[in-house]
Amino acid sequence: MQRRDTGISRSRFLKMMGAAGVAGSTLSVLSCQPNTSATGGGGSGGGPEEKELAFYNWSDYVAKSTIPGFEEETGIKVTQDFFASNEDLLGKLQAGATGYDVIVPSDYMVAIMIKSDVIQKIDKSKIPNTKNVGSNYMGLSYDPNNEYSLPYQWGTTGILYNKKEVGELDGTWDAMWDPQFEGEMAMLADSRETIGAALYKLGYSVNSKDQDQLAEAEAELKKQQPLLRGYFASTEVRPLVLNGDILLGHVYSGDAFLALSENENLDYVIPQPQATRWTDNMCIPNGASHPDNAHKFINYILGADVGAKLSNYTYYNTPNEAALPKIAGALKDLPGYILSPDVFQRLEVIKDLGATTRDYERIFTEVKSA
Ligand code: SPD
Repeated sequence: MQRRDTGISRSRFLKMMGAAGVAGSTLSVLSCQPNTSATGGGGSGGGPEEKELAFYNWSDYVAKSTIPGFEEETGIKVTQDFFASNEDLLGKLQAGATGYDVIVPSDYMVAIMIKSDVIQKIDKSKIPNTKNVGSNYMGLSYDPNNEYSLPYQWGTTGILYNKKEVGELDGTWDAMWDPQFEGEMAMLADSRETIGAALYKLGYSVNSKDQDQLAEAEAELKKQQPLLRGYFASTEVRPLVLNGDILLGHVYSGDAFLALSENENLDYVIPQPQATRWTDNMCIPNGASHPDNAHKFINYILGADVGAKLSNYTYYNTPNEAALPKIAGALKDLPGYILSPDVFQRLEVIKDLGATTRDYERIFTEVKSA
């Protein structure tokens, strides 16, 4: 089965794979363990590393050519596991998973991982392609000197919906609470994003630490829960909307743009008054078995061609300035792919909230089981 990295034939491929590919990824989160074998001198202490790399990533987040290209260039064999949310990733590492060499946490999760001492410093002298990263994506608040992270992809979170069926939305988060769409809506299985949507609906910040505001958001989510088909990974929401199983879905932008490119009846809205903008990052866990290979992999991803192929496949935005001229025109033309200044200024970045994180986790657990 062939698909090109222009992103155009990717959609056909995904249609053929359908939900089966998604289910496979989810199962692998539950069942796979990283390669922890120590034969051949893996780890930071000894001789040359074995020619292996364990990559723990979001599902559907590499181009078809990404991994084979690296294996061919370096002779390093890559194994992949997949997680569905930042919290799943952290949970897996905190539960003692060792051996992953490169992981892809989002902004606030990088800050949590630095604080929790689960990731190691990156040696940027081994990553000359750092020069390709745009200055807007370096020195961000969660890792101000990029000691622990380099950016992978970025995007927004909003609503993918069937405009033909429901008409044009009013552009607010209220649509996701509209009883006329009962059973035909899905929210992300992502505590910060979904509680964030409720906070935005109420006019608050995604980074609120105010207990009264959080209690209001919890009540909103409990009102919304019976109206939903469920809480899913974004890669699962995309086919549900695309195939007409549901009418509205809370998604990450790459899934929205991919769906839009396949079905002209769909639209993507970045709701008012606010929504999130996020950056996912490459980091090396403390327990990495192959830290040198991890540096080689991060450098490879930040190459201009590799970076462009990645975004042309994932439909997310690239922090790689050298890759920008190679981004497919069809992708740049999708409405909302390039953010206008007025949209950009109303987007928030999710932050580490310290001890209040526990309140978010409790709320989301209670809402899901209400
Ligand atoms: N299929 C890959 C999706 C990656 C999305 N990362 C989103 C983080 C949102 N806070």
